[in-house]
Amino acid sequence: MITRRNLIVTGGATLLAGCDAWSNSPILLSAEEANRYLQRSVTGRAALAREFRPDQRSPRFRTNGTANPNTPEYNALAANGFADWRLQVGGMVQRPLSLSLAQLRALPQRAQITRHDCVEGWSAIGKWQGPQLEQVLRLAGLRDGARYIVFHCADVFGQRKIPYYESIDLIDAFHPQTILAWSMNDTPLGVGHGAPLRLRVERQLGYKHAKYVMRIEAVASLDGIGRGKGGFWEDIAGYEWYAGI
Ligand SMILES: Nc1nc2c(c(=O)[nH]1)N[C@H]1C(S)=C(S)[C@@H](COP(=O)(O)O)O[C@H]1N2
Ligand SMILES: [Mo]
Repeated sequence: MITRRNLIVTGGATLLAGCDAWSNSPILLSAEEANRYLQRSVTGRAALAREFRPDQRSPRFRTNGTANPNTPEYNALAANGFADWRLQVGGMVQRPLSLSLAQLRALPQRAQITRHDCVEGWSAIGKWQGPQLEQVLRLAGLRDGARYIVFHCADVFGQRKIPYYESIDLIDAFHPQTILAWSMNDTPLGVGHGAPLRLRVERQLGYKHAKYVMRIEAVASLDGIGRGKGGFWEDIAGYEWYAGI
């Protein structure tokens, strides 16, 4: 049996040297965390991100990137409490969907208290709830050849005013902790944190967690998305597409 201890003592150095997850990981805070990264790299991508107790939640969870899309379309939806908002699910699916918030809330829910790690060097712990992305993808039915799930957002970001977008592969899409969150800390998601719906993809860094998700698209390749690197920051600033933690 491989224990953590003999891994660290006997195999740790070799494993770390060849480990992508390690080089992509944010600043490590403690030896315990270092061990956790090592364990995850050994147990693979199906491993769960750590979940926390309610009392471990951060008193303050900052917002980052867009704090309000503030477009006429978004403002109209927000003014109406997102009653007219629909999540579009399309691309390489058998049954394109248009789902209201009520329909998303009626699906089986998952709640989880996890730590968000932003590449800029801050973290915060919060509780998120919503249906697993898997539930929605099963309703739509992926067609053969679908390889990635793309999230198209309501906010137009940066100087060039490009709508924010992100993408993940099917391993992350079907990971049990990958949810479409409409609730944060037991309250409907606020505008700052991505109302009415955001992605939580807990094994990835912060910029992968698309806020203000309007449309989900299944694709065979990322070539036709933005400039082809799979995400807003990947295309404009060279961030890694795979930002696994
Ligand atoms: N649509 C959209 N999603 C986004 C961003 C954004 O600017 N627009 N910023 C990303 C980044 S860099 C981080 S760290 C998190 C921040 O989420 P928060 O505002 O809830 O803290 O959202 C991510 N998702
Ligand atoms: Mo971030």
